[in-house]
Formats: sequence, structure tokens, C-alpha cells
Amino acid sequence: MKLEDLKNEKLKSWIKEMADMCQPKDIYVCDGSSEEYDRCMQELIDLGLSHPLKKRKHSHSFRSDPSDVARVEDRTFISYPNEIDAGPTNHWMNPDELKKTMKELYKGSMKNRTMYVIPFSMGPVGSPIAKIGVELTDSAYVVCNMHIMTRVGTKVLDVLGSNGEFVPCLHSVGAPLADGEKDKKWPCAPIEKKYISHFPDENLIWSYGSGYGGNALLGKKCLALRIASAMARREGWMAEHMLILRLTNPEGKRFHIAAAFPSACGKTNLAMLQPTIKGWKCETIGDDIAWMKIGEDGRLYAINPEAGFFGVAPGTSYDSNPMAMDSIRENTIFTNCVETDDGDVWWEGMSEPPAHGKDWKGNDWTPASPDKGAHPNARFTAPAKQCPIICADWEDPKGVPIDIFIFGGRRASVMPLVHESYNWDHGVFMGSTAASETTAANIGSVGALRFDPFAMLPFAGYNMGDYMNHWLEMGDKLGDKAPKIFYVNWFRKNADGKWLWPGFGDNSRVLKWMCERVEGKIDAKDTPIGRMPKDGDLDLTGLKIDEADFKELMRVDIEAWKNQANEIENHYSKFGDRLPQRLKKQLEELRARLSK
Ligand code: SAT
Ligand code: MN
Repeated sequence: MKLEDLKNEKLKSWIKEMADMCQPKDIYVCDGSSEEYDRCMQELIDLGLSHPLKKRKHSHSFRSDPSDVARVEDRTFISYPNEIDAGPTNHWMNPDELKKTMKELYKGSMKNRTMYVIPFSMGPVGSPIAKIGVELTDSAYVVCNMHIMTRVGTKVLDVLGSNGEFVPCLHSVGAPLADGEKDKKWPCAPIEKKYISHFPDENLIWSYGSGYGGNALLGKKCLALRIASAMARREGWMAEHMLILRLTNPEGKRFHIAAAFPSACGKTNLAMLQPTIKGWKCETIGDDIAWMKIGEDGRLYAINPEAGFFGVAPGTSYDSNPMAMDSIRENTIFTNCVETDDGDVWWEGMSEPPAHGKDWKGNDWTPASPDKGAHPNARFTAPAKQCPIICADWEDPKGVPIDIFIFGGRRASVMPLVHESYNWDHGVFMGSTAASETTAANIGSVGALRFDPFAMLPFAGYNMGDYMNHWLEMGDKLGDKAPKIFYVNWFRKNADGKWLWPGFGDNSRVLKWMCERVEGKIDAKDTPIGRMPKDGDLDLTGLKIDEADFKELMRVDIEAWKNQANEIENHYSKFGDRLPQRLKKQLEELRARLSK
């Protein structure tokens, strides 16, 4: 389709304006067809960027620039006229100043490149919950990934019509080409020139300088979380960094669970859980993002706005996540994995290493090499429909009714395996005080403990204090129809640094306990931090776990928790008067229970 053929005048004039600034050699409007995917991929193959994999049908391997391997939180901006509206946990710049700086960068940034116009829908095309975005990008890699991660093409333009609303998303890798210049293997700009910018008042996204993941696939974190969270507050719904799954018990009763964990903490694994307890079944609805609205019956309904999985490859194996392994057998894009000599990909934790291959930097690699073969944030991009346990209702525009919310993170100590909130406010307190050891999903230090409220620290599109308040208000609206809230930690270690809990499929044991709590089948034990399983209620049938280890896993260390309460006070102090009083009260109540 040509630019002239677009029916939406607002879209047409925006594209023209952006093209005048970025000066691409041509403009191409994506139709979303598989031929288009193949054509873009062929271009990338011809450039030497994409390597077709002999062992996986219609699949390709990419290696990014070593400086462009993850989200860049330090270069991510939430831009409102007033800094306080971005809040203390976001990077802020005045919109006029930020636009001025970025316009300088965008000027001629697409020289000798094509500007692709990607009309995409987050959520099933035409669904009342879905939102339309249009990404302009100079990266064919982004086009291919967006084809998998979102619903792209002419069908979206049809829904948009002549005067529909869309979220404009401008993206440039920031590497214009001089006439006749050969393209770099992975074009991008240096870190200090990267900007991932959001203007929530205008529902506008501008991204410059990176071609990787959430920095470049603008439907994902930029639209579906940062912009959508701001829309959701205005419109009274929720946009959350949550997986969605359906769990069915042996009697056939269904439970829908939404769980928030920071990036690279196992959301994809939990979403594709293979229960180790008899008669329980899990089906996947989403692995990263949930959009939730209150339905006519007063319950909270969730949809997955995405169409694919952008999952962490290292650690994924037929042991840890067989359903993910089956999802990525074909039609998949791999980024920053090892390429084996026989035309496959490999990563640490997948299987026995190949005798020889090329590492994520393209160097010769053997198991004796000192460095890891795959980058710790190496990713696969795969269509969600390829997951063998994708739920039949995963594209139901109505969504699924949520029974259970789970928060969690990586904590080597302090946090027990599971505890339940006393009520909604206490659950919001748990979410707002979630903390985790940092991972390779962001450029920065790995393994440092940081508070990551609702796993939304890098993704909230407005002041986190107001965000906490929005959660409280949603609870007021939901009343007794609100989901129950739990907190889990699969990652507690003993004094020797050994994991205390096997995790993966055995996490079904914890989910079973939650379902039985929802059904009112069993009681729980009150502890200072929340409700916990009574002895014998957590199903450990068939699991070899040392009694002492289990005790340690469930231990509430009062002194450590008093210290935790001090850290929470410190964390909360950042939010000043935007911190809801109701959460302050929760902290006081926690302290009172700890001192009893
Ligand atoms: O690169 S992404 O932001 O899409 C992945 C993640 O950090 O969860
Ligand atoms: Mn994520």
C-alpha cells in the first residue's frame, strides 16, 4: 500500500511530517502478510544480519551489537510538563526540551533507509479492549518482530478507518547511511544518544538509537505498559506487567491467575507451567502483559494484548519449560544465542553444549571458552499460537475473569515461599513493596536488591504513588469481587547458596493451595506478614524435599522482617505526599504485628 492510499488524514499527515524530519529514501506501508515478512527477512539475510537456521523451519538467528542487548532504563523518559507527574521512580525531562533534543537526532536519521509504517493492534483486531498503534521504523528486524508480537497490517487500518485514534510510535535505530555506505551488522546509536521517550498526555512514543527488544518493539513495554498504564488510570482499568494463565483442577473447575514478576524472573515459565500434581491442568493466555477491565458482572477480566512471546532464552530447556521449547521449533526469531555448526541455536541451560559454534558476538565458541556462549538476555520471538497449551480462549475479546493475583521476585532470603494478604489493601501493600534482585533484562548491575513495585518500576507511565492509589481505587470498585492477592518467592536459598525450592512444574503445588484458599476449602495460619499454609496443606506428594529445607523456605524471620519494614519505610519516603495514607497504615500494622 502507498502512503497516498491511507484513508486516515491524521495518520497520513503525521507520517509525512516524520518523514520530512527523518528523510528516509522511501516509505513502505506494511500489509502484515507472510510474503512481507519473508521479503523483509530476505533483505536482512542479504545484509548478513539474519542467519537462516537449517534445523528450525522458517527461523532465523540474529546477533546484536554488543552495546545494544537489553532495555536501557537510564535512557527511558516519562515526559510530562510537571516532573512530579512522572514521579520519583521515572526519568523525567520537560516535553519541549526532550522533543527539541530528539528532533536534532531524528533529523536525517533514516537517510538511505526505508521508513516502514507498521499499523498494529494490541489485543485482537477490532476488540473493544484493543488499542491501535502505528510504528514508523527504519529497521526491517523490528518489522519482522512486530509481525510476531502484535497483529499487523491492512486489517488494522480497516478498523482505524478515516478518523480512528491511534498511538503514534516513532522509532529510528539512529544510524543514517551515507550514499553508497554499506550497512553495519546491527545499526544503533551509542548509549548516550539512545532515548526511549513517552509523552503520556499526548499518547505519543519516540524511540531513538536502539534496535533491541522493548526499546524498539514499541507495542510492548512502551505502548502496552507505559502509555497504557496512563490511559488505564484515566479510563478506570489496569495495564499490568503480568502473565495470565488458566488452571483447571481435577473436578474441572477453572481458575484464572495473573502474576507480576520483574523481567527475567520466570513469567514465561510460570505461564507455561506443567503441573507436577495429579489431575491439574495449566493453559497459557499471556506471558508478559495483562490489560484488565471490570466486566458487567463486576469481576475483573483480563486480556493479553500481545500475539507472541519475547522470552529469555538462557535457562529454557525441555526440563524447565517444555512448552516454550515446543513453541519455538519454527517461525521463530532468535537474538544473541549461540549458532551451532549444524544450523541450530543453543544457549546455556538448554542441553549438552555443542562441541563448537559461534557465540552471540560471532566469535568461535566451545564449551571450554571462558565466556558464556549466549548473552544472558538472549531472546526468542515466537507466535503465541504455537504454544501447545495456548488456551482456546486466549483471543476472547471479553478476556478471562481473574481469581488470583500473584506478586513476587527473586529473593535469596527473607521472603518465604508463599503468603496471602489479609485483604485488598494489604495485597496492594505487598505489590507496592515487591522487591527483587536485578537481572540482565536491563543494562546495569545484576543481582542487586531493588524495590520493584508491582514489577512495574521500569514500566509505570506516571507517578508510582498515584499508581498505588489507582490500585486501591480499583479494589474499592471491585469490592468482594476482587481477586485474592498472594506473594511468592521461588528463589530462596539456604546458607550454602542452594535453592530451597525446585520451582518450575512444582510451583503448581503453591498455585493449588491458592485455589483451595479461593474456594474456601482450607484455612490458613495467620503470621505477622500474612496468611500462610497450615502444616500439611501445601501438597508435597511425591516431592523430595528435606524437612529442614522446607522449614527454612517457610520461615518468617522476625528480625529480618523488622529490617524489611525499615527498608519499606525508606522506599515509601520517596513518594512524599503522593504515597496513599492507606499504605502507610499497612506499614504501621505490619510493624505492630511484628512486635507482638
Ligand atoms: O526487552 S523487553 O522489555 O521487551 C523484555 C523485558 O525486559 O521484559
Ligand atoms: Mn516483561
